[in-house]
Amino acid sequence: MKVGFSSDNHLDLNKVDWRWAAREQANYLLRAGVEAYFILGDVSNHYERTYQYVTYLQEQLAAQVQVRFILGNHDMSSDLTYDQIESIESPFYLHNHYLDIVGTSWRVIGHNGWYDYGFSPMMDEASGQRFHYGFYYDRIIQQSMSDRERTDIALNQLQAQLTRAGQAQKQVIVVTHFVPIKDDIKVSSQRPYMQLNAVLGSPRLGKLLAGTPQVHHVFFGHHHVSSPVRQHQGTAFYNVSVGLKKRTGEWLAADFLTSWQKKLVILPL
Ligand SMILES: [Mn+2]
Repeated sequence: MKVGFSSDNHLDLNKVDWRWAAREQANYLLRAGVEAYFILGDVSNHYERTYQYVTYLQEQLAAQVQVRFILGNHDMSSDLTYDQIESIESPFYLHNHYLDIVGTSWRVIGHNGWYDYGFSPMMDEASGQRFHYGFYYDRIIQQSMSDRERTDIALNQLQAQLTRAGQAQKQVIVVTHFVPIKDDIKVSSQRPYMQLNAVLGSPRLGKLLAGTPQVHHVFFGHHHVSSPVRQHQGTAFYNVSVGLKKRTGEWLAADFLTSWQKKLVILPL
């Protein structure tokens, strides 16, 4: 059994036709023998387009590959409120849900995640909020709580999922959009780095996942960097973001499909 993971395809920003991308990716996944494919957010800047792409990809793959997705801040930003993000009803949406891999003891738990400015420890809460709501791409998303409170909710939801997985004696893979570990973040007190680091994710998430023995693999995106697999307390962390063509060094090849293939991780279970 093989499962695949990818994030941050940004099909619209990369000017890639989404139907073409889905057909090419479907062919590749079928040839590679992947039986479940996980999309970790930032497919596009519009939820409806992201959902169209996911359902079209699943159509191409028919019953041979199960497709699941979670949302990144780009997918969320034009169309959805926090409450809507939490309550999307779709068999493909893995946020705060899980997929048990048939014939194995593996469970894949999905959670969009969020950020709490924890990767910029020198920045105070008020400055973080000013940056998020004043300038950051996802400032438009309506939420009734602070970013720290939103992250608290995310961690509580994940803790509950991990407890259930433990009770069911599952080995766990977690997929999330935002960054859980600081290994590839250059901590800085200079703007704009300090501000951008603040909205990358939460070190509290990494601590929770690394400290939970049944979690063996964690996949994430959001931070468009290429880095080796990072090990923490026996848990492997993978950044599978494809990133943006227009920014130097993000794509690993001249074309989208090769860049996607190079960042795609296929895990044999
Ligand atoms: Mn992204």
